[in-house]
Amino acid sequence: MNTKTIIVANRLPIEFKISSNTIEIKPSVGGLATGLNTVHKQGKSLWVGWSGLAEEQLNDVHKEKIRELASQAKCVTVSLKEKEIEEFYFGFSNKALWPLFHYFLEFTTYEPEQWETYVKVNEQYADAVLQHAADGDKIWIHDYQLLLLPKMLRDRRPSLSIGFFLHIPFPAFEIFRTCPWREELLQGMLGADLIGFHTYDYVQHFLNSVRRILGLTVKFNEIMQHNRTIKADSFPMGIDYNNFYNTAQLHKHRNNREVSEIMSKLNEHIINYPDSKLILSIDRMDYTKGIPNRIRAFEYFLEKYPQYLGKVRLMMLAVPSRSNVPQYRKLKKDTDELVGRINGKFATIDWTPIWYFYRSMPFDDLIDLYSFSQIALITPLRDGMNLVAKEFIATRTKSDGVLILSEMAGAASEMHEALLINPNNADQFAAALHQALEMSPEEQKTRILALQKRLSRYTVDKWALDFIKSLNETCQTTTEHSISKLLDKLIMNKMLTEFKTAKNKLFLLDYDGTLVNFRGNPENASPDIGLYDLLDNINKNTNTEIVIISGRGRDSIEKWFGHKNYTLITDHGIWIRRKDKEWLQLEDPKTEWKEIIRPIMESFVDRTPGAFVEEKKYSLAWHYRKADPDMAEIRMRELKILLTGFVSENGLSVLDGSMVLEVKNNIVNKGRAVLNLISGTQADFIFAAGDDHTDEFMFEVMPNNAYTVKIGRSESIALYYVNDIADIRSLLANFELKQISSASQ
Ligand code: GDG
Repeated sequence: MNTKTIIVANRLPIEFKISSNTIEIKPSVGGLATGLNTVHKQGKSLWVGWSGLAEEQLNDVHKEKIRELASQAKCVTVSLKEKEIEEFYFGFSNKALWPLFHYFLEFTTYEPEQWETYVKVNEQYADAVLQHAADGDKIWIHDYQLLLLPKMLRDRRPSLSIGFFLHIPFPAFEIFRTCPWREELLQGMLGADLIGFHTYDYVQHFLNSVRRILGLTVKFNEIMQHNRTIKADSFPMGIDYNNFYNTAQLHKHRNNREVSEIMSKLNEHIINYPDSKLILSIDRMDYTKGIPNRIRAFEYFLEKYPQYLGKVRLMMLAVPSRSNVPQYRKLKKDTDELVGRINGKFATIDWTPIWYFYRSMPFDDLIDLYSFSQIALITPLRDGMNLVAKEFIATRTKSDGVLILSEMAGAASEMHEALLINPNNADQFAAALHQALEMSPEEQKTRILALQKRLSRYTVDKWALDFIKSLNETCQTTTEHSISKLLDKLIMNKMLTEFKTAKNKLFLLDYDGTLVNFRGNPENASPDIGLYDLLDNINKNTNTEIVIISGRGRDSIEKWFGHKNYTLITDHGIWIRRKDKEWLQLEDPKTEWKEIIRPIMESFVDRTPGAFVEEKKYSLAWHYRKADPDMAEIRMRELKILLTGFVSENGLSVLDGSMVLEVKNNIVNKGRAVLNLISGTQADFIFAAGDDHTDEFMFEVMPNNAYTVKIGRSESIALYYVNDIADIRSLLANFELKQISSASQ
């Protein structure tokens, strides 16, 4: 199949500039654009993102030109108005999400209006993607500005393969839970098939939030949502290693004429101070990067080790960033003052401790800065990955130099040979600088070579290809396991036609997880008015029988549906009450075993706050939906092992349901009950829907012409699936008498 990959990011890999009333274009700098180049350039691909210019700035000629240039670069632009840029980008993205995800709660502000614009702009991205996406296309979404996009796409086009990658940290649950829109953000991300992070820790934080906030089941790194499986994994982003290494090599052999301005300055420095060492730091001017901390720690170092006065220089490049956001403006002011104060404090006639540049530089100058410095001081307070650390290592063509790296950068989890420090510990900071300055060339070489070996292997190309490969595998596994097909419009129409001509119609509907959502306490999952209306309206069709078939005990089903003219099957198939008839017991399983199992389950309740035992007439269920997910997981495993030994010898089985372990008699299942029912009816239209493995018994015994529907996309023998409860309900609405009659008019 000729499918394509659509990359979606806030920005495009090209930058547009209005210049003398025409539009100019240049490639964007930065890791993401380079990193995705391989995916974007090879094969069929499209990149969707904002042009970088506000709609108000553009006239029709500009717009047309942008469209044309973008299309030549295989890009599609999302157009944003000034207000949207302010509220979506500078607002919710950078005043709420950015500080929250980097643990800067004190900078996090939540404005409902900004949130609304964030939702709206994500919708605009969804519109742009869907205009160009065909069935089977792969969509790769990037970063915190687009957290809601995966779900928006999934809802509107379920067949897409969707990958999402977060470039910043995912914070610990205790931090993330403070966000007023935490559920929406998680649900948004879960629209993807594969969710990637830089490190294993971020994956764990994310999974933890998913379990605790959404109450979903997580098995290893897979999340079960309405039986859809979503995978979360770590993909540490690399760099274009050869580009950095080779350019650094080339610069070594340049003659003087080609030497850049910065390099001439650096050359002067080495002539004037042959023994002094350059310490480099490069970051965007961002409070997460720990710039003031670094300057203060450098001051502390100079005080503690005065022998280095005049012998070292901190060369600090801070690239302007988000200067519309107040904290960034304050940071710039604080940094200027700090640099001024420290330079004033230590400077001599011919030496200043800090060279400070507040601007961005061309790539070639960057390479000179990297290769000319002996030490890189990369000490963010929090950083998703940090590519600068990797780029510094790649330019060490002479295998010398030392990297001092903050433990709080994602890169630290794979760059063990760097000197890792806690950026808040000034003593450790100073000691590491001292160690770096005194490190023998042999030790430098050993460390650099080990780091280079890893970086040259896991490059940014490899990262991108690995992610895409994993996305393909994730989607393939889901498709292979789930034989079910999405129940689309075509099948819906076919079903309706058959329904209209059928003489006897039967609807077999599971209750929890199919018609209503799970609740913490099963008693609270009573039917809503909308559900009653829906079922009643279907039931009004002639010769139509509605069967509620549930694992629940007879009491609750009778309480909720006893007054309705439906057939009820309860306790996994022990009891049946046909339409207009009395309750009839289909099976009479033994229950003495409950006296043994109950105390075991109760002892596990005592040790697991939030868990409880549900006593059903013929089964016992240990629920743990409300318990702490980590603890519940451990206890559930222990309990399952204990129960398994007992049940196999006693004709019982343990059902591992959605946040519940249920022990019941082996001979009882929905399949037997349904078989009993359909053998006595002449139904020529059968529709059966269910969400978990207890419903598989029902699907198993269905005749070939029945429509079997699974809620959620996961392994099942049902012929079709729908995504969730909302979908099955709107599908069932097509069978309401009023719909049927109006359609036939
Ligand atoms: C986010 C996450 C994560 C910097 N100054 C100049 C310049 N750069 C280039 C560097 C590097 C990139 O920009 C900066 O990347 P970082 O990773 O250090 O930081 P963020 O911009 O905060 O990026 C981060 C990253 O996403 C990728 O997932 O690592 O944690 O925060 O490539 O070389 N390039 C040029 N001139 C400059 O002045 N040409």
